[in-house]
Amino acid sequence: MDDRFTVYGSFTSSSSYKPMLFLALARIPYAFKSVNLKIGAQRMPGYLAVNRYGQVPALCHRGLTIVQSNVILDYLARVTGRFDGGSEADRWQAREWLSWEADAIQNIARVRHFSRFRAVDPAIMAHVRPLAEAALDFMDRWLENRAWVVGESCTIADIGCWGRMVFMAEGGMEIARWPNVQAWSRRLAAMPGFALPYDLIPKRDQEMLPHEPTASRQRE
Ligand SMILES: N[C@@H](CCC(=O)N[C@@H](CS)C(=O)NCC(=O)O)C(=O)O
Repeated sequence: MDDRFTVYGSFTSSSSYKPMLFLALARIPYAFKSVNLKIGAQRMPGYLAVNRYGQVPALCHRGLTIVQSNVILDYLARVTGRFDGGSEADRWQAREWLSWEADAIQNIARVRHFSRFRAVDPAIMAHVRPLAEAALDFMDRWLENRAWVVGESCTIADIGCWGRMVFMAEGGMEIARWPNVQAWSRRLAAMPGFALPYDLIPKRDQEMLPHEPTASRQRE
């Protein structure tokens, strides 16, 4: 049984960033396998055998393959005991936020995707952008008097929400417009092991060690 974590992910992927940020903050070494979305590697049989949905990320550990970034965060929190929430109530609330994240913050990823990778009819953007901004407005209000999304310390709720919204500027949403979100992002960035996606996610397979700079830290 392989006790080492393996993460399948992609350089530009916020979904991949989420478990990778968890592992970076937890200072856990793992193997990274690059799935090149540009050439459609996510839809090739070899990778579909790992993730039937044809998406990154995927996590392999102890003979299990876990997919869907928020389920991966849940799994990582359970097996490592890190970022899981300090009480039963916090643990459930963290997972509640991850579910909301998949509904609401996903719109931020969509705006970024349509801005950067795939032009869409302006009517689609006109529908999605207000939903993305509403998610940020909601988080900004929630974080007004809180350091962390749930409880008194960083949990998978913070990692999951931040990890999906991290590319918001690429969708034309400047974080300074949401000052409480910005202050929270700075608290995350101050944590040991923190790195932004383009500094964290390699473009090729790599053994990931705590503190080790990746070989491919240039922006595309
Ligand atoms: N709900 C999934 C979404 C994963 C997802 O959208 N991954 C994107 C990259 S961020 C992907 O693999 N896109 C390639 C494709 O769909 O063909 C999760 O949270 O893991």
